[in-house]
Amino acid sequence: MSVFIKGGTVVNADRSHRADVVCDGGNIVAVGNDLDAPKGATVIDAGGQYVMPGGIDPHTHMQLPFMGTVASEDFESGTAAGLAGGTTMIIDFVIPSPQQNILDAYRQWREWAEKSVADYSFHVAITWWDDSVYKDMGTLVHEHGVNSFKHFMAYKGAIMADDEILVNSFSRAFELGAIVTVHAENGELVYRLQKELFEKGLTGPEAHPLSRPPECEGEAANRAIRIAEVLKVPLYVVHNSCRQSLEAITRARNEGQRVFGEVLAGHLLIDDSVYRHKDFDVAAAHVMSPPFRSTEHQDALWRGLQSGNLQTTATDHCCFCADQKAAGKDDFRLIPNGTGGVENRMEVLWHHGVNSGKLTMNEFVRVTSSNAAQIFNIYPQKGSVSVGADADIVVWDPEATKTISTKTDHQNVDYNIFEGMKIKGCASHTVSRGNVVWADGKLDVERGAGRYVNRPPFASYYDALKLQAQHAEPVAVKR
Ligand code: URQ
Ligand code: ZN
Ligand code: ZN
Repeated sequence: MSVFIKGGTVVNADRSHRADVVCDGGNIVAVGNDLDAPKGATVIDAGGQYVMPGGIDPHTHMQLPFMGTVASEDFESGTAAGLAGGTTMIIDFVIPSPQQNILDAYRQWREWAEKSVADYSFHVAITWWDDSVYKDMGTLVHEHGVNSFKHFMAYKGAIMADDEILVNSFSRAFELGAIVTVHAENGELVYRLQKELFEKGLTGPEAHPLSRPPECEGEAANRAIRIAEVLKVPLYVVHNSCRQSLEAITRARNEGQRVFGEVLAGHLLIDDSVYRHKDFDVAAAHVMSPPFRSTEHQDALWRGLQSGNLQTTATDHCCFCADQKAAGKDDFRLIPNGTGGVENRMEVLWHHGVNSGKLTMNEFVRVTSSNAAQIFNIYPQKGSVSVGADADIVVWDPEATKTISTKTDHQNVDYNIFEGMKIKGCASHTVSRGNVVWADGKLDVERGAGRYVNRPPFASYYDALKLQAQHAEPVAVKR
């Protein structure tokens, strides 16, 4: 199938320019002025619209088995919902149970993801340690295109990685040329605060944010940063929700350490008043970790994006319906943690970021696509409208308006955290690997059309580090 996108303005991370785009055989084959449409091509009139790299959501959990249930969104429905919002690739997570062989877990998630309708890749979580984990991390890097390993510093008694696991895994990742990522909350502190609050009789969702204050996040972010600093491994901190973790990242980056930060669309736009909603279902629908914070933190996070101290946006799309959240009706600690958003990330960021002047269109492309592609080493295959790149493209209509609602979205969950939000600017067309999959408000997707995206290890970081180490050697003084 060939696609001819005519009359639009191409917006990449580095520049915007009027150009037509030709896609053929799944790739972009021409970008330029006054091009001719290939014979039989599907033509998209992009006049007055922006032609941008398809969004990359570097943090999702489709059909995740978690807290005694399974997330309601699976890889087919979740990637379809992403396409409807302009996201053409997700990076999801393989999360082995402690003591589960990590290659077995990887194969399980690969099987689940076969039905995806858009491209996907996996971070692999290290939730336990022994020599087999050391060896299997190497197999994942050398044979399966994994270049990022996740560590949950929260969730004590489940998947929490203690310092011993962090140190072992970070060291191994350095040897392999991989990057490490963390969910940064001090799991011991959270566990203690949860217990104290519950025993005081605070059993509802209003206790959730009180049990995970920003200080718990700031401590863990700083600890992960310092461990990565000593072990010289690049670090990516997922879902920064507060000023404290952003300050830790900013300090490290100012000192030249390779630390990257992610922020969720939800943490930029939703505050902690949701947990005090009188309706349990509404409050519980917002239970995710780290929790939504007070507005001072949102202001800090927006500044983090604008300053470049936060590089990517994501959703942490991990959906649980009301009947699943009800597990915590009498004990907030049992409410499955997770919220959705994969369909709305780009439009809410455009409306609140670009329309408000906080972000330029090019910065929008950086934080929704190109930076994630570069950090996870798949640029410019992904994250760029340029010849040779995958034909993953979103045609963006800046004049289109909509009111976000679970009644009209495509996500398989019964609550949308952006419910009722009016936005201006959204995807009119989405092209995935050269196929028009979203047009005129309709999805046209094929089960299993999504491809697994290999992500090679980072030679560049490690070459730079080796050079740095060579130059750091004390010069032998000739006697
Ligand atoms: O912690 C995560 O990222 C997963 C388990 C999704 N849930 C959440 O509350 N963030
Ligand atoms: Zn997390
Ligand atoms: Zn997550």
